[in-house]
Amino acid sequence: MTLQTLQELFPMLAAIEHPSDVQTMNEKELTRLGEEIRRMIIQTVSTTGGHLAPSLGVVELTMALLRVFNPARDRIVWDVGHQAYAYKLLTGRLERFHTLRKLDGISGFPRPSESPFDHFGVGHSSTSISAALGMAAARDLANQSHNVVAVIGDGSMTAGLAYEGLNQAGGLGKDLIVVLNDNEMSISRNVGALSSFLSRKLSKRWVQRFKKEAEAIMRQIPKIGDDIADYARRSEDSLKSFFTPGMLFEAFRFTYIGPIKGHDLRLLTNVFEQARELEGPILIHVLTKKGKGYEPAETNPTYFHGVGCFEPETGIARKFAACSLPTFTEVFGSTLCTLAEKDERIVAITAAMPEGTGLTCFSERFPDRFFDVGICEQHAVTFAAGLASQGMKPVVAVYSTFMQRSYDQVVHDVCLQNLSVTLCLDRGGLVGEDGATHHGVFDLSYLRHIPNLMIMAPRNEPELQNMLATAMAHEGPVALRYPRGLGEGAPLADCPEILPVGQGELLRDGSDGVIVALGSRVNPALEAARLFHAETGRDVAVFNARFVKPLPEEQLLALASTQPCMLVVEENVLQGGFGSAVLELLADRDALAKLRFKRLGVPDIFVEHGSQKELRARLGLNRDGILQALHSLSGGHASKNPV
Ligand SMILES: Cc1ncc(C[n+]2csc(CCOP(=O)(O)OP(=O)(O)O)c2C)c(N)n1
Repeated sequence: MTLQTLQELFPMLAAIEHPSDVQTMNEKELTRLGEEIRRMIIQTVSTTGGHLAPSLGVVELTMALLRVFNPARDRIVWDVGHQAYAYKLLTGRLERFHTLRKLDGISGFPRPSESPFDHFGVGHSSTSISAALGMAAARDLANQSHNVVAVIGDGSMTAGLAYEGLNQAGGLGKDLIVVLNDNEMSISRNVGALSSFLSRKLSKRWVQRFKKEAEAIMRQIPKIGDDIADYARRSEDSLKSFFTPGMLFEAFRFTYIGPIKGHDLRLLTNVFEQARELEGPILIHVLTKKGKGYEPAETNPTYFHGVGCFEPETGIARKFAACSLPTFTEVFGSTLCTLAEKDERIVAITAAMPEGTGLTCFSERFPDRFFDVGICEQHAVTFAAGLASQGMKPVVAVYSTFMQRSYDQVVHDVCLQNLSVTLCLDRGGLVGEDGATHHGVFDLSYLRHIPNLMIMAPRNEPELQNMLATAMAHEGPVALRYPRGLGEGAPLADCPEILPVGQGELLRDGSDGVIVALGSRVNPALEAARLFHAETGRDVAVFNARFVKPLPEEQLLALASTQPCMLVVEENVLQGGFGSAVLELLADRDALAKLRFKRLGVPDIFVEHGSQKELRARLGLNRDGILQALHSLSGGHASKNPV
């Protein structure tokens, strides 16, 4: 969209040159601005995909923050950051907003490298209070006086990290404002004791009924009962505050303000102005509606939490191609249900992502054996370890990137005790538009060195089924990592098989070299081998490794001794990944002397956002990249730089 069109269609937004411009707008202008922000977010996300409902829910909250705080001076830390689209629009990114989440475009999350108004990089949840407290401590050490504000959702408040931050903040007593954006939703409905506590709205009628009943009980206490009852009758306010969420945060020595209506801009502005003048840690509890202002998102906030392209008029998903293939996630979910029918010990655990990890169907079929623990990946793993210690077969389904949180739990609670916990790492590899905070490219490296852990990666849907069956039959911990997105349409197995542990399979014969590929890179490797044959007449073998641990050692050594060259391909960082494992094996067994060897994988950089296809092409991890590497390796000119 040109600047001129922007000015015509979004005049209020286009007129903003600096975030503080909202401070001089009158109420009418602000109402129009809010409408334009919502319209712009809906229009853009309908074509780029993204986190629609969370961002629509905080339009007034964002405007109020910018009316009271100046991000050129004050620090605003968004938790997760998926709700910061309005903030992006008001802090200088209007003209680039159409590039949201696209290759070389602006990120879907706050990024300090993108804007001086983004004060902290985010994507994983529940970091805002800790980061904001660090900023407040740095401010005080530097004798500065700016405000620091953290904005955290009720879903993100389920993580222990948030309480670690609250605890220290209350102890230090520093000036810090935490805005709790309570929409009663995580991605799905929020879970746990805290969420029901927060959402306990005390109506006047409830308070009166409670008082009546309590009074009757008190009056029955001999001698002092009447006095206590009279006192309690006079203190409706203290009764109310005693039973509101304030008591929780006040226990952390926060001054609690709320709950307040989160779509009332004037009220929000007043409250923020007052809070700015108070000392010590303050928590402002704001009630918002997820998806506010867009009916389809208000009705179905879970679907519109993070959504693909859709028709803005109706909210109906845009279909690009008639595609009925299941995703890896769906195959995982349905296969787990099949296996759980036969084995009552199987239980499933998600950390606030039943839909994203494909466990909705399991939760409906086996409600007693399904646990949503909230955004608590660390707890999920230790909870699973406890279950496994009592003979259950827990399956923890978590995105690869979020399992990073649970490294110590995997080492100390699961693997050290050799417990039969299966970690199902969805979104292993490049995830696409969510970008650097979400790519699952470190898992093989952070898991491979842990004793007792078996690690597998399927190349297609039936192999995922077989690997899940293999994991369920295995005694000991297992990690199974599979990619985001569709499989290849390979027919599903009615009855998944148990695979021989530590064995790969030769998919294509050849004597001019071998590609050793893992998981999602096996099929592009096969295509590259075919094309290589068509171009050169030479035949390279393709070996599907299946296991990262235990490695198919004997098969790899046999290939190394018979082939002139070996190309290892994975969608993990090169450092410490699958290719490193193969290289270590060959070096340790003296099998490298005559072998030309090269690895393809993710280089030592944080990969940005873009579609999976674009990113794979850019990193040389698609068919053409593998083909090119094959040419250079088989010609004997392997470049030093693997990518
Ligand atoms: C450590 C971690 N686990 C899981 C996620 C995936 N995730 C993104 S947003 C979200 C829900 C956040 O809920 P809330 O904080 O209430 O924000 P809302 O979307 O409701 O505004 C989840 C589970 C994440 N970003 N980080």
